[in-house]
Amino acid sequence: MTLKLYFHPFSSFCQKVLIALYENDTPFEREIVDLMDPASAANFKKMWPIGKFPVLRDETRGQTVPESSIIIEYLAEHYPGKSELVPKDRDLAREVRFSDRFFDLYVDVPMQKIVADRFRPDGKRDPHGVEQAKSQLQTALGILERKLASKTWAMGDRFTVADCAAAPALFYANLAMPFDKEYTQTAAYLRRLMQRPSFARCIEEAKPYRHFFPIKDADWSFAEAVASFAA
Ligand SMILES: N[C@@H](CCC(=O)N[C@@H](CS)C(=O)NCC(=O)O)C(=O)O
Repeated sequence: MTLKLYFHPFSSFCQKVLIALYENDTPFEREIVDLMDPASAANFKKMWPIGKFPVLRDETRGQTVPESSIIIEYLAEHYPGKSELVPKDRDLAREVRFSDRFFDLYVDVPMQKIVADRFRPDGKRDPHGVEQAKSQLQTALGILERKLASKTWAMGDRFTVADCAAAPALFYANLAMPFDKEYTQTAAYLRRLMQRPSFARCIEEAKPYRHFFPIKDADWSFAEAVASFAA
């Protein structure tokens, strides 16, 4: 098989790419990277020394492609499918890319800061950084709440790379800093994302790894309620 994805099923940025692959039924091989395992991590870093996943390897074209948004752009260009996740129209594509950046930088990154702080040992935590991340997430949710009021997907009627970015970022954000009661439009959007077969599959595949989530008192009821509705 030509495409191999180096990833972990529980990772938000990896799920973003999995959604894109599932949307288009793109065939690919899976290589789960366990960054906790020194051998697996060292092997992965030989390919991409930055050490962050996902990374896509395309043997046919001799390309190694890191970065979730760039992987989805690459797939759209070289392995297009029924779902055009990056529009051809340049102005529309720029708006879609902006929305993708928004979910990555202002939802996913602060969510990860909140979650990752729980992995730190006592005395090494960063409460100020976590407060800043929560405040940034709150601001982002306020913007989304207004923007999503009249939309099915991030860009309107069509499902794009922005929704691939939004789905796991909002899913984990609602566990790290529950917002579904206060930001009801955004919660409704997250519900629609969770019912989309591509993301519902990611949620299912990530289930066996939930014990990795370091916020042990996280409330999974929203995730469970939607999952049972979707089933
Ligand atoms: N900008 C990157 C971010 C990737 C990223 O942060 N991946 C996380 C998992 S969700 C990771 O590899 N974390 C491991 C680490 O930082 O050591 C992308 O869009 O792919």
